[in-house]
Amino acid sequence: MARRAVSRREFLKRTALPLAALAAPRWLRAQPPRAARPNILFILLDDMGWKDTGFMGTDFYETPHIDALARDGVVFTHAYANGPNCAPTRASIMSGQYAPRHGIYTVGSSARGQANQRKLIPVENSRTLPAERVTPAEALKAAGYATFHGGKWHLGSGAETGPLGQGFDVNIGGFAAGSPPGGYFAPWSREAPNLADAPAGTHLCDFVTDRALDFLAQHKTDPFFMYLAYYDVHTPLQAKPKLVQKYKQKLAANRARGTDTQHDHPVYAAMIENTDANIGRVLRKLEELNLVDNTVVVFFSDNGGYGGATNMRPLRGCKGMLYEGGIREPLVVRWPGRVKPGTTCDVPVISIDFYPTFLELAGVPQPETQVLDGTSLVPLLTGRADRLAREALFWHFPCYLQGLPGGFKADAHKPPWRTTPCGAVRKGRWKLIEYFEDGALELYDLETDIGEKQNLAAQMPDKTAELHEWMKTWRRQLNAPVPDQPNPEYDPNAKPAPRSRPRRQRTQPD
Ligand SMILES: [Ca+2]
Repeated sequence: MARRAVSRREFLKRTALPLAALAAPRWLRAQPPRAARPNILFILLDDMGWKDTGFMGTDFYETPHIDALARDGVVFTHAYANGPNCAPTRASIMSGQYAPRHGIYTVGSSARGQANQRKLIPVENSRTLPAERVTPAEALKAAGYATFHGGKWHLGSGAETGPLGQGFDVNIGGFAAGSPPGGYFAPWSREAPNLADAPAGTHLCDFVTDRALDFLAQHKTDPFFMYLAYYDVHTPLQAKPKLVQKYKQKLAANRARGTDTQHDHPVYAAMIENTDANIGRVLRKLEELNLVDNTVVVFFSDNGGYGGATNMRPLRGCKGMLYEGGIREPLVVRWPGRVKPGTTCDVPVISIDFYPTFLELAGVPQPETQVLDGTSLVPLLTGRADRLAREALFWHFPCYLQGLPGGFKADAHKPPWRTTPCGAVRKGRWKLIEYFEDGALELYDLETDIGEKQNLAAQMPDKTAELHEWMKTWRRQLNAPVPDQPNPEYDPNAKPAPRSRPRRQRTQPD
């Protein structure tokens, strides 16, 4: 009996979306003829920094295929992730919503670092995107798209909240984990779906790409939505030895010549080259299958680069901070015949914009049961508009993130923390950050000070108050919780604990 009850509940949950879609005639009637609907290939890299590609200006890493994509498309120079680390940005992409609506503010616990150094009790973090959220994959699938998930999901596991429960027909390797399941080389953890048959030593990015190529070959006549969310280039820093050797030699040659480069990490460089090569394989497959003209390709990263391996100079900060280095991303969109090749767009855009963009591309109306906070980028892509009807972008990070080994301490608001609980708003050229522990406000003019070096809050009280008001109004509208409970464990004289932390930090991906 118990078994039957569970099956029925499951059946109802699983059929809820298709039935709802059928019951909403607008949803289906609005589909344009099949040939007009482009395929969507969304390439989401993990922790790829703002300057980690050739087209964004790295002087060490090599990314010829991504650079070619940029030459054939439009580069957004003010593109943002919704969060400064992985899960919140992914939750915002998959819900179309700002973090206060889905409750995924950070990765794992919001109370990171040393308890007696946390002044406040942070807002509790959710780790799973609720099954009821209609994802873009569900919306596109209901409209007849074949859907593929490859790589990192990080928003839940299993039949309801894993990729298969959230609208994907195929899932290669995506579940609750935020790092490659057992490293980049096979064998991988058995918890990770559909990775079991890889020969030992196979690289995860190569394997996911193989499956992506199979999917493309199988669906060349269907409209498809491919979410290619490679685990790369997240930690652990591991790469193919031959490529590592290449970059060690490159570094040595640079040093012998006395050339100092901004980027200089051979293993990380090798990870990037391997990822780029796999992106090249996917793009070549589109050519072979004659799908280039009818496929919109998006290239994006989920947060700032990992400070232990790369840097985003001249941007301030790294992954885990609301300074530009933690949230500003490389973004390319290629859409042959519609997007003018080799162009740039300086309109600020953010990862919640992808969902409405994908729906507009597919001619699918927005779901009536779910608020989408973003704005479709299609008018910018086609040149129908040169701005969006939106005045400000917001971030909310009511959490603590412990410091990183190595650099970036000088960039942080309150070292050794990468960040203490905070929020931010960008309106036009201005950006305001509020730190909740002490109410500190930082105002930056991004047009003249992209590196956020000069806090203008005291000098420009009116502008500061204006942006602060925008931020507070937005928080009220979204019921965004601001931490205000003092932490009883807090000790203002606490010193950083001696070196037992790094080992534990490694087990919690961030
Ligand atoms: Ca990430």
